[in-house]
Amino acid sequence: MSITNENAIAQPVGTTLERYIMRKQAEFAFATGELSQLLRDIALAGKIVNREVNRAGLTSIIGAMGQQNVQGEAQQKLDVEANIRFIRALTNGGEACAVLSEEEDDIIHTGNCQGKYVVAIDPLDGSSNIDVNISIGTIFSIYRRVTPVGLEATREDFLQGGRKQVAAGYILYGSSTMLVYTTGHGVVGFTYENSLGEFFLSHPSIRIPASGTTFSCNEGNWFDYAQYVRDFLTQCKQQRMSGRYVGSLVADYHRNLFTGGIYLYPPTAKNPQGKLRLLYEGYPLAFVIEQAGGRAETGTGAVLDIEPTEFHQRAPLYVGSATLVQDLVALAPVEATPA
Ligand code: AMP
Ligand code: P6P
Repeated sequence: MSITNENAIAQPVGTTLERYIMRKQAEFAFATGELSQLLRDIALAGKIVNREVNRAGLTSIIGAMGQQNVQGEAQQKLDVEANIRFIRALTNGGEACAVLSEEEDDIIHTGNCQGKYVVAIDPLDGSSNIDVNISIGTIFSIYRRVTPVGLEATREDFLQGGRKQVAAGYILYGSSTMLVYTTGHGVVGFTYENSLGEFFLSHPSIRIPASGTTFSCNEGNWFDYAQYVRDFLTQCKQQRMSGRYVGSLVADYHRNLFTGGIYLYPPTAKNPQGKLRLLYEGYPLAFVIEQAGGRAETGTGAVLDIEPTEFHQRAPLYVGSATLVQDLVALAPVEATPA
């Protein structure tokens, strides 16, 4: 049988994450392999969390822990499990000197003081959806430390600002599990093959459509929204756009990344700065969307241009297709834009 026979038994399985990471590292002659290892560590933890998420219904892991996280949100058991898995993988991998997690008040020092990277992470976002089997996700952001190697990381390493990110991305635990990330040279996507325990390159270059017909927000907060946000949403409805809101950020964001659209979490009475956290939700998702040709704004400027002051600070998030985000921002009152 000719190996080029279309029905050949041994169809190529594709490019594994490992092979892709090594190819990319080779493009940087000075690279030591530390970032590559960090990406592997994140992927490994993602595989383990994927296994836990997939079998959550069969084990006693579903449900709340009866305690709250730093956000004052009920911690789900899978939240805690994911937090442990990512911190352990990053600690054992040796490349991250510290981790800032949504689930932890303060910096977690890994003991890898020789590590030159720090990682901010939301180990399992959308946790309120866990028990009802809706897609959830991990969001991560990687910085090169600014404090001396050999010492423990400090606040300074995590409060560098969104445009200092070296890499960022997310893992979506959905109908299939995907790893999507950027290192500043476009956006790439990998799909997990459970039977082989491998991520395979499925989307070599992800670009968000310039516009779209989907808007994603919790309209239950309508009467809290600023008038310009309501005006924008009214325009969307007059144009017969589709409202799609899963209530799981990574799921809504990922769909809009592929189909075009805009996700909005504006300031509300309950969350006057918006609900979403800047360091491990806003910044990483803004980095990815800008690399994919989209935009991420707060209503008073680009998300990536916000000066960070606190680990767990929140910020409004309007993210998605450039044209839709621009249409929203154009309606924002001039006084709301920075001097
Ligand atoms: P390293 O010395 O391994 O930490 O790599 C130094 C820099 O080279 C990183 O901060 C990236 O900007 C780039 N780099 C190294 N490895 C990779 C990779 N696998 N993918 C993308 N960029 C990489
Ligand atoms: P609301 C989940 O808790 C989350 O952080 C995001 O995943 C999601 O988009 C948002 O909050 C949902 O918030 O207030 O609409 O329920």
